[in-house]
Amino acid sequence: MNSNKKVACPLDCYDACQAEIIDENIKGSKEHFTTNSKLCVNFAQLLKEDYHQSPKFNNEDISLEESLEVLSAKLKDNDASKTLFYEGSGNLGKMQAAVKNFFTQYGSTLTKGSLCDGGGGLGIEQGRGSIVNPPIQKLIDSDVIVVWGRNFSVTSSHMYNLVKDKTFITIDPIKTDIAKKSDIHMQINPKTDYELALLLTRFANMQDIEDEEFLEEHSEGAEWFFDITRNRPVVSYEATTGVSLALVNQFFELIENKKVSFVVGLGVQKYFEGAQIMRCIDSLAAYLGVHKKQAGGVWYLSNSSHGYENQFKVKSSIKNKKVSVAQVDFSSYDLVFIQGANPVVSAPNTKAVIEGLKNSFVVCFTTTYNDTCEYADLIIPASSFLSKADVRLSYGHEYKAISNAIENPKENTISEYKLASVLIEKFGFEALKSEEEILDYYTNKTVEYEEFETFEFIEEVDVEPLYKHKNSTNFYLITAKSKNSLNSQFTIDNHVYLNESSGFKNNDAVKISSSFGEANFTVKLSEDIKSECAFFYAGNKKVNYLTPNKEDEESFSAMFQEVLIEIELSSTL
Ligand SMILES: Nc1nc2c(c(=O)[nH]1)N[C@H]1C(S)=C(S)[C@@H](COP(=O)(O)OP(=O)(O)OC[C@H]3O[C@@H](n4cnc5c(=O)[nH]c(N)nc54)[C@H](O)[C@@H]3O)O[C@H]1N2
Ligand SMILES: Nc1nc2c(c(=O)[nH]1)N[C@H]1C(S)=C(S)[C@@H](COP(=O)(O)OP(=O)(O)OC[C@H]3O[C@@H](n4cnc5c(=O)[nH]c(N)nc54)[C@H](O)[C@@H]3O)O[C@H]1N2
Ligand code: SF4
Ligand SMILES: [Mo]
Repeated sequence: MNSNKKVACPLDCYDACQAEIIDENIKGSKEHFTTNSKLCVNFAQLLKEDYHQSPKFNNEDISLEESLEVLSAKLKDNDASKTLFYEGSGNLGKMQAAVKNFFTQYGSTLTKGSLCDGGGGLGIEQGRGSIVNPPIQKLIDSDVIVVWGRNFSVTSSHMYNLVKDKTFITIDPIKTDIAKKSDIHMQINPKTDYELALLLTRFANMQDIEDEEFLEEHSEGAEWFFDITRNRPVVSYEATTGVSLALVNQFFELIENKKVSFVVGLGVQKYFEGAQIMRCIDSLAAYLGVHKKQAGGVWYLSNSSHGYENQFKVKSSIKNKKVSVAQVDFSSYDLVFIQGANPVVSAPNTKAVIEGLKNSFVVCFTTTYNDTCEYADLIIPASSFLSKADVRLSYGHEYKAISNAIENPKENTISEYKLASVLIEKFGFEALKSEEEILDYYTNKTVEYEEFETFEFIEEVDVEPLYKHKNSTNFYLITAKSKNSLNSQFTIDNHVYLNESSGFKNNDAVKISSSFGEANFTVKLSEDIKSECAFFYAGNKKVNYLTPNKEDEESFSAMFQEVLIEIELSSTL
């Protein structure tokens, strides 16, 4: 085994921490800039996971070799285009991509879009050409951080630790941990962030604090963008966004002559027009001139692979059909191969997901027996991250983390690279590069940060507000991450959280319905939740019964919050 004994946290999280083995204990690396010796509760839970004991076919234990035989026989029997390769983000190491290489060569249908950051990512790309965060030092060197639709101190606790002494402004319908630490909390109505961005732009102009040099030299379309902000009287925004003009004034007092950063999260873009909404926020930031400065900028979930060449690329002549991940119909495939995902909990419209899985031959390639494995015909156990050499890039900052294999793979488990290699050999496809070559590439390649050339402002905004369909009985649906879970993994909280003004009481059993489905929940009251909002932690086993399995406007991605829900007392749980 390798003497370096480094381990990258494989979990889907901005921080991408680096751990190492010190005196037989796993500790956060001191030298790794963002990790700074600390790990988190989810990493501790990951170490205690209950891994699969054995491969299974029709619920019977079989050997690993038999499981690979069953899979390849099935694949040989099938029309490749009637198989689906579905990959989640259970492990964010680069080596995960090996399996996709096989299924691409084989001819499977693949997915496009994302269950996560797709809409917002596209919005940034449309404005700046690529989705790249500025170097983290620019965040550290800023004075004021505007946290917009992101639970910064919980979902990227290490990035937060580097800047925790700054002045914060939070824009979020929920009184999150970071909202409580902020000088200003704008408790915005859901899906009105583009309106607030337009309003703030209008104010910036009125106060003459737009960045004229940036607008003239590095951008296109600023006048068009500014024109949109003039379409409405300023006071009309108060009622729709729920943000008072007094707070807007305070916002400008706080940022005046300061170096400003925007740290934007998923919350703003879980809607049909997620890309447009994000682009409005990025346009506001550009108008204020936060881009291209010595300090400050806009951070989102960056494309961590930007600047790297995909080491698992297949020949360009191979073309696969792609379906939108948000609206996959599992039943339309003869075989579905699921890797590192738990769509029964994490994908939208749970009822449709389960019905679909029941009507297909389902292969689950996962480390643990998750909710989706209940519907699997074949389970192939993936080896633990501790036994797989890998490299982890981050979508939050520019530091990478290295993973050495520090233990032997458990019996009857297989790594992604190994599984792909076995299948590629069985089918006579083009072999992967060697593991060493791939790992060396990702370990040694350095990517220099490059500023975008020209910023293109959004010049037309067409967003259908949810508040148009709001009445006195329905609620906005909000989901966000929990400190104690990582998406559907670890400690799961299945409650619905409501404000006291909802009229419900603690522990009430309620039936919640939307036009996509219904489910029962137990109520917890919390004054942190904005009235008229119903809050659920991501990973809640029932919440996605309520969410739309439809794609957003432009990015083929999920839009979990493009829905209003009805809540009634129920006699059953
Ligand atoms: N502890 C922990 N950390 C995690 C994860 C985890 O599960 N647990 N998951 C990881 C993953 S996969 C991701 S993608 C990231 C995501 O991390 P974040 O970007 O922080 O995403 P969320 O927690 O989904 O939502 C962020 C915030 O948006 C708010 N919000 C909801 N709707 C709106 C709206 O309309 N407008 C505004 N302004 N705000 C809104 C929510 O209240 C919430 O506070 O976190 C990663 N880190
Ligand atoms: N309503 C609602 N739904 C959401 C969200 C939300 O905010 N609200 N968040 C969305 C977001 S941001 C995301 S990223 C998705 C996440 O959705 P998924 O990508 O499906 O992630 P998880 O549900 O955490 O399931 C990951 C699974 O990967 C498996 N796994 C872990 N490590 C490995 C490994 O090394 N190899 C293999 N082969 N398998 C492994 C584990 O068994 C685990 O169950 O969920 C989305 N769903
Ligand atoms: S903060 Fe994120 S990357 Fe760091 S150990 Fe925890 S889950 Fe892993
Ligand atoms: Mo995510």
